[in-house]
Amino acid sequence: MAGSKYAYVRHFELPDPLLPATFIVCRLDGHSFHRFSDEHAFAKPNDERALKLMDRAAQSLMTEYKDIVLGFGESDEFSFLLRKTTNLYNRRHAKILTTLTSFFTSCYVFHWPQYFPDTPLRYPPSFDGRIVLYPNEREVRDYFSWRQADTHINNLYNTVFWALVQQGAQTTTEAHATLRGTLSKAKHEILFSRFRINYNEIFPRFRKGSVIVWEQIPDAPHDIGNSQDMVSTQDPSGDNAVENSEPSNDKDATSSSQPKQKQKLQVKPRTTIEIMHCDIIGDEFWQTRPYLLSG
Ligand code: DGT
Ligand code: MG
Ligand code: MG
Ligand code: MG
Ligand code: MG
Repeated sequence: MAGSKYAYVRHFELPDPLLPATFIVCRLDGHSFHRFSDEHAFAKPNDERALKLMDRAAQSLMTEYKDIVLGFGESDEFSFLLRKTTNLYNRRHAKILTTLTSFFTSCYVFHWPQYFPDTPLRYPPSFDGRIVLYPNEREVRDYFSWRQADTHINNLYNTVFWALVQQGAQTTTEAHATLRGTLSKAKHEILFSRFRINYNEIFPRFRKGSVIVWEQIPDAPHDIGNSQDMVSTQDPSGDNAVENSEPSNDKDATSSSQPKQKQKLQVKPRTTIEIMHCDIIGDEFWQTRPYLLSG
């Protein structure tokens, strides 16, 4: 097929494949959310509405892209793990990064009114994104441990800081000074002795961040009764019921023009998306879900 005489410029478009057989981690982060959270009067230190909206956008993304096996969110960021052998968009770096970032962002905006019914968006929020490749399970686990440890460190600091300001009548400068150089134990102590706040009783969502996984539903009736931190969520589009357990690993440019095959009913084990606020640093989370790292 001969193109126009201009078509040679296509050759300047270089391939950007991601290394095969490596874990793809994509982290999205709100752009200038310091300003965005101020302008939209987010509660300090944690705005539950804002965090739930992030979870909602992540859930929509993982429903659309089933090769994302794990999401972890805190503050204005979300990290997503794709299964090791994914062939999503033929592993093209820019294609994956831009479509995931764009889809997440539009979900954030799309669902905004549901979580902030009385706060119209004052301007369009945006997210930046990066992809990091990890060769081994160890690094993937350490990556997610790093993010959850970060959640804890930031949340402990912010919780004490805003208690000093909001309940202790300190200025922000004074609160910073009070906390300078304090270890974790001292922060717990300030919280409890001065404000009667037991840090460990604060919402798990704030302390642990949000963990989103596709869980296999066992044949037996699904039982979520013995896990306090676990919230079963329904896909409001109803797509889960028909599309589950069907990996969408060939969403490349050529397939986008094909009609979507949503009608095929599956009799295989069903999966459901779960949002939890649990520990992911220890072994238990991973040992009970070997499929997350199995490829
Ligand atoms: P960036 O990411 O370099 O474009 O800049 P920022 O401003 O987004 O900085 P980042 O991502 O390091 O920090 C997240 C900001 O978002 C931080 O200033 C606090 C704000 N933020 C996130 N979640 C909440 C929340 O629940 N409540 C409030 N008040 N602020 C939040
Ligand atoms: Mg950023
Ligand atoms: Mg940010
Ligand atoms: Mg951030
Ligand atoms: Mg196109």
